[in-house]
Amino acid sequence: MAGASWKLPKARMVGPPFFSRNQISTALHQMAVLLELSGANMFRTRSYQNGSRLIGSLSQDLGELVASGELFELKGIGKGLGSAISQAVGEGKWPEDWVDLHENTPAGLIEMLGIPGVGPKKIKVLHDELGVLSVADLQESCVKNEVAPMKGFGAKSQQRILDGIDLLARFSARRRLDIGLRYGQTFLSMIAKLAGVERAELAGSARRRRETIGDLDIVAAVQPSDVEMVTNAILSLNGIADVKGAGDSKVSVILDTSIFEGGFSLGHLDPNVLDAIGGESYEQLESGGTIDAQVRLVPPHVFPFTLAYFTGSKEHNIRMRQVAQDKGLKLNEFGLMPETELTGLDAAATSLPALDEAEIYSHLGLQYVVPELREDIGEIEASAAESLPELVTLSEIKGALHNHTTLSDGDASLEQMADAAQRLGWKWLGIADHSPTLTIANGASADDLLSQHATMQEYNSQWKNDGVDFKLFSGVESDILENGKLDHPDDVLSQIDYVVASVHAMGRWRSRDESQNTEDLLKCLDHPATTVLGHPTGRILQGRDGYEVDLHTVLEYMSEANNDGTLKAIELNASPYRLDLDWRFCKRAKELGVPVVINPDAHSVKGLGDIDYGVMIARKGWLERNDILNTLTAESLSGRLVG
Ligand code: DGT
Ligand code: CA
Ligand code: CA
Ligand code: ZN
Repeated sequence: MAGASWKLPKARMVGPPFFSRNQISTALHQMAVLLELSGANMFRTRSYQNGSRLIGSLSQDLGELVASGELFELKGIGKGLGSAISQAVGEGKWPEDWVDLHENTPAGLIEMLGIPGVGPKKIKVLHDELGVLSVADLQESCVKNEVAPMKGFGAKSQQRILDGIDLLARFSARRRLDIGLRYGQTFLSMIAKLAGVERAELAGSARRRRETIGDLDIVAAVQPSDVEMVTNAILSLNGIADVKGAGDSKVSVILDTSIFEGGFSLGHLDPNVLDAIGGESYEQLESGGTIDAQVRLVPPHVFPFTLAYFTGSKEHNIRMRQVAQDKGLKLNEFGLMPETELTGLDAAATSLPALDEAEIYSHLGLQYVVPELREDIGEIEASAAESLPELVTLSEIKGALHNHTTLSDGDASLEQMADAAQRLGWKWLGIADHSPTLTIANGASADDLLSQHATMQEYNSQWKNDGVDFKLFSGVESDILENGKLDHPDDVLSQIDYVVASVHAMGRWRSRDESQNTEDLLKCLDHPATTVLGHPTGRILQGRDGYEVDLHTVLEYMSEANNDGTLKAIELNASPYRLDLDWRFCKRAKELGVPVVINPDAHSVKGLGDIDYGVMIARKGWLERNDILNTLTAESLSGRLVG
């Protein structure tokens, strides 16, 4: 995570150049920060900072600039910095004083840099005056109210530091799926393009589409004679903040946001979500974030086995090994072979052949299991019985019901949202803006809601006349109030197409117990206008836990209503910050016959694209086309929404 990689980058094995532009820029930036921490004078600090920026944005080749001596002619590179950079790039050696400064700075001070809003200047003061040497020390000082009285801090600043420490702790272990995939797919495509790499795939939890990712795992097929070349090429890629290890079959690195050529930003967020996840500090934390990645290099004939092994899950692998054992075979990352004395790649020479993962499953008498399902929650049994689900695909999605416009807190108009949905190839779009109680999200009045409904009807007749196969559905995202009540009078609700009922008063709901919350949800579901239960637990991944609720009971209750012919659907909120309904409950909803609707909860045109994450999680939750409302035609959906 932020601040994890504060060693000086390791030199390439061959050179010059021994360091890339990116590595030199990073090292200069680190020096600037360490100098500031040590109390060096401002001019010295600034020259390193400027040098970092300058080298980072060079258009010329740094190796050539060093070789020709032209480096010294660059404005802003003085004699001292110029010699230091030349020595590093030309000889692979960092200047001694750089190494000393890195070694002599207490690790705890660097760890503190990861706290949003806390920079080197503040850390130096805290260290000098309070003797603070680690994040834990700082937290203790704040709790004891020692920080607030200090000059330049104050009570607000002390609280911000405490919040920042909390945020740092939450982000230090895992990253959300969207962030993990962004790093993973970028790094994978760089590796796949390298000479000597015959195939490469993302493995691990990212390939299985878990909602959060610990580290990235990549498997690459490389001929043994090319391994050294490929290893060196990987280590020279942009975006590597540090190398943890590089052996003859595995490269472990730490990636940072410099891997993203177009820079790193988060886009327009639902203000509720942003608030729960740390506000402005959050973007700063993600931008300064890192993720670990391990790349395994294996001979091409071994690739499918290694890919399957490192895709996991561990639980799925264990079951697979048992199936193999029952057939007198041994399954591992190198192959599927008869029991043998040999180990590792030597044993692999006796393996049954497999060109892809499907052949491994087939050798074991199993139907191919897609990565999303490999969690040992019934997929092995279903595979053996050839009854695996035919999972929904993105191309089957025809629309979604929960989206916002400028009528409440979205940043696109109704027209822009409809246009964007058509460009996605959708056949219909549901708009459900916030209801009046949610003032922070600019909840719309009944009059405004009904007038937007009328506008949608006009568009619908126009499209019908013009033969355009597209329809708008008008809903509302109604807050669930005291006793499960909805936020508009019945005569208003009965005029629109549907209601997405969701909880937003998180403080109140989180302070109550499970039975109270569950009871209120059931009451709300009793209302004839309630069609969809929105983000059913209110969790924000890495932001806050949801309120306590017995989802089994809720789903069973919804199941009864559906059996009686009343449509009560549960939302799978597709925002990568939510992914709520959890995939583990998707499978339960399916078993109970409760329809799921995947909703991007889009607050912008771009937000509609979050449907991708929703489909990933729906697949992970075993859902098929018929389990999901999004795959209905506009006509069938109209039929389901009536009555
Ligand atoms: P993560 O990184 O925590 O999000 O989760 P994974 O699933 O990516 O786990 P990771 O990175 O520790 O290992 C990648 C895969 O390698 C894992 O899903 C299954 C396989 N694997 C790792 N260690 C073991 C093990 O001890 N036994 C078995 N059977 N498989 C393992
Ligand atoms: Ca992993
Ligand atoms: Ca791993
Ligand atoms: Zn909502």
